[in-house]
Amino acid sequence: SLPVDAIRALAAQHPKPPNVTFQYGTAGFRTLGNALDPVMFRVGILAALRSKRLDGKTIGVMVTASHNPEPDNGVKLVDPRGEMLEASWEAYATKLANAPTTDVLISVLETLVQNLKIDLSKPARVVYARDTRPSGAALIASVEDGFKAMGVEARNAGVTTTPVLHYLVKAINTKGTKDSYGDDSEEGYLQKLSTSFKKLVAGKPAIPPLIIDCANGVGAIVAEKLAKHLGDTLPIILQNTAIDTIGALNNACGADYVKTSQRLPPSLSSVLKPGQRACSLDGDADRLIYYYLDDRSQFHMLDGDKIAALVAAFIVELTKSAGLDSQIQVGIVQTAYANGGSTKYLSERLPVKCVPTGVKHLHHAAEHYDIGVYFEANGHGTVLFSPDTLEKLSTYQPSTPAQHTALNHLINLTNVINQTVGDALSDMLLVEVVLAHKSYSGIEWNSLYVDLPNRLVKVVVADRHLFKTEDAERRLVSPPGLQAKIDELVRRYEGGRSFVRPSGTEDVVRVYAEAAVRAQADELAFRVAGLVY
Ligand code: NG1
Ligand code: ZN
Repeated sequence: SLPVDAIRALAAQHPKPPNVTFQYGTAGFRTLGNALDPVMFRVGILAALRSKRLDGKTIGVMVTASHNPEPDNGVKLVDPRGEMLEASWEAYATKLANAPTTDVLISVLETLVQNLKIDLSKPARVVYARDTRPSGAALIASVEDGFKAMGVEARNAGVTTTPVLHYLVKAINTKGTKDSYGDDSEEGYLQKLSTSFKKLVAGKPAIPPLIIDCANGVGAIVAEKLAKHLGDTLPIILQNTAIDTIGALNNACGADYVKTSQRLPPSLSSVLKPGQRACSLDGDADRLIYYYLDDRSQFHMLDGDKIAALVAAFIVELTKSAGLDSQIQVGIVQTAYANGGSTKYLSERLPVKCVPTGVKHLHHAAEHYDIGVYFEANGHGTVLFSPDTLEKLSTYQPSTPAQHTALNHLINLTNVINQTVGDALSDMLLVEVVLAHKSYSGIEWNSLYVDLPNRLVKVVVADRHLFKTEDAERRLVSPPGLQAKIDELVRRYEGGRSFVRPSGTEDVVRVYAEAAVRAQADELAFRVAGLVY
């Protein structure tokens, strides 16, 4: 049975204040850090139940609020294969987090145990980590109280990136099996990525230095270690590494700043030289945006869509060179936020699927391809190789030296890519591999297709839950009549496209618009926002 006394005693130290409701959304629980104490304790308990339900497999708990402002924090659970928590459990998490009293909390737990047939005698194993936010240490202590209440075998992975935590979960659960994902340590992760990267760029001309904007977050810590592993194979210049400076995290820097403002972080303006490429990570290093200045010092952004196009084209080329293109199909998954230019370019070459926002949707759709490339425009994404494809790659007999080389490249790619989740540092190595192989600078990469000018705006509304969508969030079904008005407006703009959806992570409605020219994209976005407001 449940350790009710232990839960009671510790729950008393983490009371839930009345008048707040929490929701496990697309990115787990996320709100002001100082509101999250009771949520953390309950998430600790839920992680234990999830592990017991899965026969003692290790579950991950990550405390982070990613690209959000520094005072925010959040928490999400990671399933045994390194993927996001199974969707049906999101509702249990929400229910637990909102239990008003310890009595209700215990009765919710009892119901869960019964309905989900959780065998409480099974062990509970969890690995957990946090980013660099000032609120993180105290919140971790609350999660640990949840573990303590449930007698969890808990392993503290310390301060590290979200993708490292996902890697650890998968590595721990595959340890000693034929599917071993690598050594279950941050060092194992760095070894795996850097070793395969070095093999992939061996014999290529020296790679010019790359500037990394670390968003003053945890990416700075892991990127510094990665740089040491890479040595001269990829010279790295770290910027925005002030992880101890209060207020610096994600402030006028990082992947979200660059993508949203479509600007160079001011802190890089004296560092980045024309022609040189740079990239920005977000606050937990799972998003990546590249950019460069042309010789007129004009800023050019290479976002998640451009990364998808670069990487997918390269992988298709390799499957052809290996003689595997008839057996391995490469496909792309995007969301409505993908630039129309990218969708056109990609769908002329490959199968492309559009899914609702949120990594779990992209990830699951990508699993349906032999090799699935998924990226959100904001720079979150990865490449998935199906189990069949991995098997094919390991048993295939190439018939020429050229096929042999291409096959080896494909196999090394499966190791440089963190297949559990979007990973800025792994994706960065992947991009660098392709640039090195194609002898591309940012300019050639950028010219794969031309981005349509676009604008993303937030609108604060009384109740964002009134906004309901269909067709992978590209159309509104509610409030009634609004979609027709949007359609009517869009028709008046050349190359116009616009959609409205409620955010899953902030209390706002988002409006996206693109059009053939900049001023029109801006105008369309603001006029649609006017309809919503
Ligand atoms: P919401 O707040 O639902 O738009 C944002 C991002 C998503 C995804 C999640 C999770 C945009 C427009 N939306 O979701 O792509 O990354 O956060 O972090 O970038
Ligand atoms: Zn992130």
